[in-house]
Amino acid sequence: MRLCYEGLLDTEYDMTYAFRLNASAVSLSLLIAGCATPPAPPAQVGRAVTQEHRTAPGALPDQQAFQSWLADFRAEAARKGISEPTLVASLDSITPTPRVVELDRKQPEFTQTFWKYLVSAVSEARVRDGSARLKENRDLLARLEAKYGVPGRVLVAFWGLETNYGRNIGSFKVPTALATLAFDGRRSTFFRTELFDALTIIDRGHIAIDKMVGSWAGAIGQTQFMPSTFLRHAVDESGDGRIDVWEQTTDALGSGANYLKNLGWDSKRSWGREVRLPQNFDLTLASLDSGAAETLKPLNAWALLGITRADGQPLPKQDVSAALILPSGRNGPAFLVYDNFRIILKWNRSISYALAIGLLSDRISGAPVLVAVRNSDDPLSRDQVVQLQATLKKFGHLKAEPDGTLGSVTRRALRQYQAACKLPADGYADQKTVAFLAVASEQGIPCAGQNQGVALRDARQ
Ligand SMILES: [Ca+2]
Repeated sequence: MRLCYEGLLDTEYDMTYAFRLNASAVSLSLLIAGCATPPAPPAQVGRAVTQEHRTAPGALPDQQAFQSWLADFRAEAARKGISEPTLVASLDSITPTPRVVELDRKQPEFTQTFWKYLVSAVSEARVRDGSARLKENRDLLARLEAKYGVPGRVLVAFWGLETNYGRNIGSFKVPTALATLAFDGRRSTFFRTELFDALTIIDRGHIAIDKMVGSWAGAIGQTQFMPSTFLRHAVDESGDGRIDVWEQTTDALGSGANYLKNLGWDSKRSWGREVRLPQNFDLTLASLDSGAAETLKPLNAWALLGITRADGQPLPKQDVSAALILPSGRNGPAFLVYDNFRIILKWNRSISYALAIGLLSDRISGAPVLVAVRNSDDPLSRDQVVQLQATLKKFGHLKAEPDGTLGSVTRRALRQYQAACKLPADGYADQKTVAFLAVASEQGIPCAGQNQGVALRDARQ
């Protein structure tokens, strides 16, 4: 499973990070798992001493170096107060897991488009299941909403996307997976800290060592918290003295609610809504960054610009600040998103994920499907993205080196290019965009595609 949110994350690095962490072992091919706490960017991690441990592609990790690394880690863990029984049970006789390294290194061959992601993430089966879970857990969810201010439908949506309602909590042994990643060197500091935190969770008696399982990246329980998130935000909602987010749904949902409350969830608002744009709308007003906050405006200001609800009815008259996002470009659905949308992004920094949470929470509580009709969204290959980036760089719109990853930096460069060529400037890259830029690159003339791409331009307006 590889996720590439085409043009939906903040920086090029965020995208890579989201791929890797999200490429965990949950069974649904496009389901996200385990992003409750983003790892630090690479610049902050990977001590020089660990770099030499990096395993060559296809090779098995160096066992001798690993055991030496482990001895060092174990001594530090003991100094930090982790008990001997926990150290013995968690670390003695473990070996690095090649599969974890493989999943961490995997590069997506194609970008993942919003529609494809959405069809899988908010499938009819998941909507049906979610509605049933909402009913089954009505009393618990009402209690959690009263206590934490987070609606049950939102908690159930996170539960559904993270682990398919607790079905796919992952089967990797968490200490082993985290030790493998900490040793491997790419994000050593981050995973080393997570490993200490995982051992602390075991040491505190929340979970038996043989049940400390999770995603390949160490995300745990029914809401896939990283161990550090668990230690800061998980709660013993069931009141039995243990925080068991693996088997106690009450603890898992209570912990999710507490985390969202701590992140700043606004109990009085929803996440946002699908909207309709008027003809000839100024597309540069749509946000391209992963915080979806570049062009915040009050709802009534958006209404004055001609935006309506998706069914054409006027927007509600509320004093809410909203940003506009077009996850599939100008031919796809449009959304106005509120502050709670940015709270979802703190859980997982993918706009596709955040929209899926919002839409799933709506659907399971009876809302209809999107009004927008799925547009053509053939995914781009990494090679196509590299070519597109190289052309944008050639014409001075992009400074960074092409890396095959579509992030907000590339989208802003593309928007600048589109504006310069008098094309609709939505910053969205699709197959037609690639074709347009290929003509420009071939001829060495930035907007040469206009001569050969009249149909393209017409089709896009
Ligand atoms: Ca409990």
